[in-house]
Amino acid sequence: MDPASAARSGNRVLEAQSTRGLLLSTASRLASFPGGDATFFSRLGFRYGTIVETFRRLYGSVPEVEGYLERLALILLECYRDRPDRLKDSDSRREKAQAQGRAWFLEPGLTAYMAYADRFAGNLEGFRRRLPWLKELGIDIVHLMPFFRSHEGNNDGGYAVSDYLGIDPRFGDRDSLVGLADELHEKGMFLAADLVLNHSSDDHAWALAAKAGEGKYRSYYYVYPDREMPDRFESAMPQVFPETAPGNFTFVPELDAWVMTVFHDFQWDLNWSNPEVFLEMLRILLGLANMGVDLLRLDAVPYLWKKPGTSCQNLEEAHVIVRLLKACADIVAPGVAFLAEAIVQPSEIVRYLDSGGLAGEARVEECQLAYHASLMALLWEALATRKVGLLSATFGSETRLPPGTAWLSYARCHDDIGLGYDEAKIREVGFTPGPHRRFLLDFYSGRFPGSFARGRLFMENPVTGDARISGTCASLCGLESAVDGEETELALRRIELLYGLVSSLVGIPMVFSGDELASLNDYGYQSEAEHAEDNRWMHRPRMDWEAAERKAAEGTREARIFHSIRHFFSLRRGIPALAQDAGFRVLASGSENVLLVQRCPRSEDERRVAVAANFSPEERAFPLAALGPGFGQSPLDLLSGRAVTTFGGMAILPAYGLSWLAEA
Ligand code: OTU
Repeated sequence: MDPASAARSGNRVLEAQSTRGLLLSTASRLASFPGGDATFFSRLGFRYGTIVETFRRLYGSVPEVEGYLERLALILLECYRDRPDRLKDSDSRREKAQAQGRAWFLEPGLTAYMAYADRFAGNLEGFRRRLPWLKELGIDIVHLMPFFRSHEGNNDGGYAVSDYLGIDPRFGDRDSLVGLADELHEKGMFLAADLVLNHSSDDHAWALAAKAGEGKYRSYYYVYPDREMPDRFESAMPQVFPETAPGNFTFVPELDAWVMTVFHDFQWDLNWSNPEVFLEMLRILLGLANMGVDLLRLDAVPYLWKKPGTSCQNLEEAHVIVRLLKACADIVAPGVAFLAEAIVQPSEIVRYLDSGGLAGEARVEECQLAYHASLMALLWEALATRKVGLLSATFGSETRLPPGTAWLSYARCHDDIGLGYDEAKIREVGFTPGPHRRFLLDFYSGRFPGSFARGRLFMENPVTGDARISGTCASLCGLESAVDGEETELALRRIELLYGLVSSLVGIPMVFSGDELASLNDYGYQSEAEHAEDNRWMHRPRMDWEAAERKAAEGTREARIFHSIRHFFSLRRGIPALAQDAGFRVLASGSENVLLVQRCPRSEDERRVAVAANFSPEERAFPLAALGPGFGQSPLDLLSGRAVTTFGGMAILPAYGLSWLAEA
């Protein structure tokens, strides 16, 4: 089939004659370049309507928009040509599975592990040698923190990128990344990595060229000669790092101008309203895909578009950019999925998963996965208050997702815990937002009398009273403060409760590196110049391989937590009701301490499972009748392999007890 007819046959979405004409002329021009085949041209045809429409929405006012569209198509062709055959084969398999409703990231039982390659095992090669550790834990998706070239000193944990496709020599080189990806794929595993698309480092070649006076690169960033525009922006923009990086602009002497720096002063916001920036980042995205990355984490995606007078978060154009990127990726690397790093209000998070639009037969897509930041924050709220009111009242409405997408569920990650709750819901369940917030901050920083948690406040804002929380899962759960066997036991149960819920409430469960050994806060960061002013480093421990050996010794905390998480993951794999996209229903347990959630498998032939969790340090009971018909008088607890303890029609849960109850 010739390119034009392949493109035409793929094109079922075009209505406008002009777009159709544009497609055909693009296809016939591309035909003179090597590398395109019928698969490429039919995918191009299928997505071209979306590409033209979204590109025009973003850049319609830019002169010569057609010229940009042609350059875009050529980038797609070049990256398709460069895509290794084995990845193209896997794309075809994944495309087929997805068409049958089984996208790879919806494979039941999938789990994830988030780690810094250097802190876990020195570098990428070292990481590769440690894969048996992850296999034993039952991990499928390896979610690596940034490993791209970045300046020495404080580089925000690699989130200030100096070269998007260059591996930092401290981590290895291109071969070590590709080798790792290959080995993961051979083992049936997947690789997730960052695309830090909101900002570059101030020593990226673009920033250096801008500083050297090249106008082209100056326009890659938001650069203003005086305070007029910065002040207009500041009046409505919140601050991300008020303590260490106040304000959203930095004066750069080399430019004699103000540059937008929403995060740190060395992270310059990229100006996505410039189509050149879009084309650069598109090539980078596809370059990462071609190294074998399966899941691209879109860092700080809500911030992509800026408009004075707005918060500069979650603007419609940010969504249009993601749609356009996805349509392009679906032509070159349709096996690659996007993960939204959108730590914003739940109603805004879900918008990155589905813009709700349809173009012809194809659903217009954004991301396929998103971090379930809301569930994470709700779990910590319930642990501190011991009450499940807010979690029960909020979990359902903040969890719903469009079909074909999934949550990444977690208790801890490399970032702080933000207390982003729905204020109306807080009131509804009988708390007052201000004091409730104060309590949680006091509780997790260990200031509240009797608190078991040992965390620190992150980015305390004296003006608003806002703050977030740093600390490892184990330290926040009381393992650091425990003075005797009894307190240690309660702390371990809290960790198990959180990881057990992350494994069963919804989504793909993710372990944050170190949590599988119940690692405590690492205060060493205070004496490391590049980390001292960012207390998130206290919960980014270097993997302690000596402690890791203790997981083989019975009775150690390492053995206890490692095997609990492993047990959750391996058991979950065989339970269709706990698949990431299985349905759920929050039930009334009748106890303010007991969370009850019913999971409903996609197939009616499979058993439902009720997840019951006691957030109290004392035994609690709930009526079996609350589970609804079908669970009988003494349901089996899949976690223990025994019938749940009952007394007079009540199910009994020990302190911080968790059960996965199977329908009879
Ligand atoms: C992300 O987090 C990363 O996860 C952080 O580690 C980086 O420091 C940051 O981007 C800059 O690259 O504010 O407190 O809604 O909340 O992007 C963490 C998204 C953050 C933001 C999120 C950001």
